[in-house]
Amino acid sequence: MTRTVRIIGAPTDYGANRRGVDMGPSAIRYAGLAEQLENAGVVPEDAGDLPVPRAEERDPEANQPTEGHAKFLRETEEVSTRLADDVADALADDVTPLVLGGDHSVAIGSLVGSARDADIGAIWFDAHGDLNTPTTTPSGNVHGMPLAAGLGIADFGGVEWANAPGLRPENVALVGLRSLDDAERELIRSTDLTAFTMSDIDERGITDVVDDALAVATDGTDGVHVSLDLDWLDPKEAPGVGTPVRGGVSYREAHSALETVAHSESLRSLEVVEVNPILDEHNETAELATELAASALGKTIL
Ligand code: B3U
Ligand code: MN
Ligand code: MN
Repeated sequence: MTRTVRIIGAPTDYGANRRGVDMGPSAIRYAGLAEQLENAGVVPEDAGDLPVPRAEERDPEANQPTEGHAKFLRETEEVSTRLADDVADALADDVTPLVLGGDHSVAIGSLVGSARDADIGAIWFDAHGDLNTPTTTPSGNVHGMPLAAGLGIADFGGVEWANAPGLRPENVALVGLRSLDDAERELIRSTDLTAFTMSDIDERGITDVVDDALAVATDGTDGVHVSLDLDWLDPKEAPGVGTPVRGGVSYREAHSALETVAHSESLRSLEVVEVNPILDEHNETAELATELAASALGKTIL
């Protein structure tokens, strides 16, 4: 049966410290997302963008957790709650949700929605761990916390909206790590999370590593949520991101990884995040996001 993909734009920048990432969904659509998805043999359906009030109209400190610091927490809760409903509705309609960020805080809504009526695994393609909490964060930026939130580790003082009970650490694999804070490293060591660094990819090759990540994420689950932060790629390939880190995966490795995801036929929900058109060169990071989404959804050359 042909897969239908519902595009859900989440134009936030609450979780990042750089303006511009809120224009990500628009840049990704402009880069030809619908056409790329048709080339992948799926039927795209565009649900438009979630309403997201401008950050300038809000006070980032208005609602703080009992302990620690998390900027724009109320706004993040509003967007996450709506996004979780939209993602869950898509899945209930037998449609694959494709969330366009926005900064990576949108992953809270994606994870919660994808895990609402199911046990899910998650693969996190990212230079960063996104495992900070309001008490460990060096920045207060929620885009450094969504995986910890989904796992119920980050306590925002009312975890119901942020915690995805259907997601367990033993079904989570982080791939391509090269920038971790001390507390994140500690957390990875002390839990059942699986983490592959760039060194693992250097040593073993991307397809082997992604095969292992898929084995982790599919073990006893109903499907896999793939979270693709464009800063996973080397900044030479993806310059349009707020927090670039040298030494990321190449263009070929990225495609190969997402093709491996497609072959596994386990993809349940997908998101592409952190595309910042203001920092981009000729929209190439947005184009890359569309191409990689198509690869994850089964695009082949022959
Ligand atoms: N770990 C740092 C930096 C960071 C996380 N995610 C991004 N940057 N994009 C933090 O602020 O939590
Ligand atoms: Mn991230
Ligand atoms: Mn990142």
